[in-house]
Amino acid sequence: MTSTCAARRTRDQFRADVLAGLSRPQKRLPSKYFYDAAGSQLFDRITELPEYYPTRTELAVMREHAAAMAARCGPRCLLVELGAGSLVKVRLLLDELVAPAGYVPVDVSGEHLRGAARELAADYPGLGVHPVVADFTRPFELPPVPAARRVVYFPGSTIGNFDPAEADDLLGRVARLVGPGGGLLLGIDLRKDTAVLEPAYNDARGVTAAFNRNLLVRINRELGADFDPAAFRHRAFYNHERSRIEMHLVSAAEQRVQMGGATFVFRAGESIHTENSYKYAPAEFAQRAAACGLRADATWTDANGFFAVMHLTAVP
Ligand code: AVJ
Repeated sequence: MTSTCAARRTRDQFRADVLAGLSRPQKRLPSKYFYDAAGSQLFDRITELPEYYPTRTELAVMREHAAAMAARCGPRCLLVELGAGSLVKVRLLLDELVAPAGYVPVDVSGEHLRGAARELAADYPGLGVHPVVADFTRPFELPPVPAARRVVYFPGSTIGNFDPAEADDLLGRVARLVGPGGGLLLGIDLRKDTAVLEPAYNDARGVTAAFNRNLLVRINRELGADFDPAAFRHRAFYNHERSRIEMHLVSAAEQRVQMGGATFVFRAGESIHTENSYKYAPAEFAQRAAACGLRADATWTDANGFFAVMHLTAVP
C-alpha cells in the first residue's frame, strides 16, 4: 500500500518535471530520470566502453588509495552513501575501514536499495546496514546510529550532473548532515582535453545515444507520450565556457509530440537538453566547497589527472 502511494507520488513528480521541462524555450529533461531498469543497464554498458574513462579511472584511484581514504574517514565512522551504486567501490573502502559503525545507502529506488543492502550485509557479517529510501537531492534524516564520525560517500562524479547552485546546495546539506568534523568522500571528474572528453559521450557503438534516447522511451511508457525516439539524434559536446559536457536530443524534422492533453512542437534541429556533466579543476572545486562549509584536506588522482577522489571535512 505505502509503496503504491510512493510510486504514484514519484510518477506525478516525473510528469510535472517533464511537462515543465518541455515547456521551456530551450526544452529540458532532468538527467536523474535516465535510470529506469533499461537506462541503468545501458549505463552499466557505458562504464565498460573503451571511450568512457571515468568509471575505470575512479576504480583504479579507489584501489590504489583505499587505505589512505579509510584512514581519513577514521575508526568507528558511519558511512553514508548517496545513491546505492554498484557496491563495487564502497567495498574497496569497507575492506579498509577500522570498525565501521555502520553503512547507510541512500537511494530513491527502494527495490534496488534493498537488493544492494542484502548483498552487502551478507558479505560483511559484522556490519550494520541501514538503507534509507530517499531522494538525496532533498532533505532526509539519518538513522540514529552511534558513531565516532559521520562520513558521506558520493562516488561516480554524480555531483557533475548538478548545476553550480544545486551543487552548492547539496554540499551545504552534506556539511549539516555530517556535522562539524564529519566528512565527505567525493568522486569528481576533472577538466581535460576535449579530444578525451567528447568521445566518452559519443561512443562508436552508440550505447550513449541509446542511453539518451531511452529517456523518451521511458516517458512514452510511464507517462503515455508518443515520442518517436528514432526521430531524435544524439548530440554531446563540451561547452568550454561552462566547463561541462552537454547532452541533447535533436529533432531530425519538424514534429509534434502528445502527452496527456498537451502538445509539444519541435522545429527541425531543435533540441531537448538532457544532461550536463560538469568537469572541475581540483583547486577550483575545493574553493566552492569551502564556501559551503567543507574544507578539502586530501585529493587522490590517477597519473593522467583524469579523475579525483577528494576528502573534505565539515568546519564548525
Ligand atoms: C553517471 C553522472 C557519472 O556524467 O558521465 C554517462 C552519466 N551520461 N554518459 C556522466 C553519463 C552519459 C555520468 N554520470
